[in-house]
Amino acid sequence: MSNWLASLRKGYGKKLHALHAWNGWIVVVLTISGLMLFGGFWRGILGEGRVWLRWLHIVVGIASLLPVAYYLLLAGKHWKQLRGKAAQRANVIVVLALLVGWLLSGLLLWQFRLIGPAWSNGALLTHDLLTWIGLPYIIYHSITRVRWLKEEPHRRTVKSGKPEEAIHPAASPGAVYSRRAFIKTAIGAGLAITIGPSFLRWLGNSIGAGTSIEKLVESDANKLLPVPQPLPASLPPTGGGSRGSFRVYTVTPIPSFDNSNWSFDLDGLVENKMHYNWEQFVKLARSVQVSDFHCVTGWSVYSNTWEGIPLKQFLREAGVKAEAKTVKLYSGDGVYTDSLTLEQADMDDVMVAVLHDGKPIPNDLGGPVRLIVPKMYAYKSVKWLNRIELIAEDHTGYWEERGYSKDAWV
Ligand SMILES: Nc1nc2c(c(=O)[nH]1)N[C@H]1C(S)=C(S)[C@@H](COP(=O)(O)O)O[C@H]1N2
Ligand SMILES: [Mo]
Repeated sequence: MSNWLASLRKGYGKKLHALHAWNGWIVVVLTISGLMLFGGFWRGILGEGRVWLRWLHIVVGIASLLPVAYYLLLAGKHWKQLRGKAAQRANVIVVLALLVGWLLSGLLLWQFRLIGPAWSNGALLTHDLLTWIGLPYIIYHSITRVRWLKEEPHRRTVKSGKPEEAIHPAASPGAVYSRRAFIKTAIGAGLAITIGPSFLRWLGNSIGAGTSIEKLVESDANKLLPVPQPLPASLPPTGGGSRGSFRVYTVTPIPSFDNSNWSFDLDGLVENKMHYNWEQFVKLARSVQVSDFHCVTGWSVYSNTWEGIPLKQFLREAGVKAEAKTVKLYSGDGVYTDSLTLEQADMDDVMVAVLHDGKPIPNDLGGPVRLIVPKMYAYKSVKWLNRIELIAEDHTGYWEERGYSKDAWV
């Protein structure tokens, strides 16, 4: 054994203790920041803070490599010490596997631009799955390890150090559950009840077995009439039906619309300003395209069949003035905006979409009308789109103001 390793192992017990504590705090910080990043609820509240929180999560996540590496140096001795303690050995392996799995999938997610959507999808799935399994495990582990649960009350008075059984040979004979086992079971059941349903929902959606898009369509709170009738290319969907599921993202409460509060404007530096109500809007000629949808946070939905009005067509009809440089996009939520350069807006597949897989886009997913920019990350795909303005200057959109790149190419 080299000298430095020997010196490293000096005061081993204390070091192991400190390591466990450090690791615990790192997990707490990563859990809280991770859950806040995951939860749709926090998106609106955090705003710009989300970019900072994401950085904190990444930096602390990478820092978690330190206690893991340090532990591995001490692991040999610890392992011997745990001889005959199968449960504790298993615990060490589970926790190490969790930490390494989170770290690796997290690194991939951090570098999502390098690895492309397919890999980052897998990484996100792994990261989330580890969280669904690992977090309840760690919570259970920490609760059941606190001292008052580890020791039966009468045992605390025993000073001899002899095993409990030797002193209280008849301690609760015949009792199937000791108090401790009962509390542990209760904690386990409590966790299963609180976390189980959301886990199953997530699992269903991730595997694609869930009918989540259909459910969203069913619970659509928009009430716009007449209902747009799909083109033959849209129903049945040319793309064969989308694969994957959308995570409902919003920075505001989710709005809903009816004929009285919905309208669509095309204005700014154009020859013919346009104002449509819903009855007029559904009469516009639409076309159909099949494309993939990628969010920068790592998830994608493949082979979406979108039906709508190509942005190009709108701009041609409105007549863009020579001074115009930027297409500014407004959401009916009153907060979210983004923009495209005229050149980007001229791409054939940029669409003001009205139907997804032959059905009206539900309000959760940005309906009745949302933008689709297949070649760019989905933060360009403004939900509840209700105004397009041509402007002479630049515009920095909602997420771009908060650190996202203006260059959103997939
Ligand atoms: N109005 C509005 N549009 C938005 C967003 C938003 O928060 N508000 N989020 C964007 C982001 S980051 C993504 S990934 C997609 C998500 O679309 P979905 O909620 O339909 O899955 O919408 C984009 N358009
Ligand atoms: Mo996104």
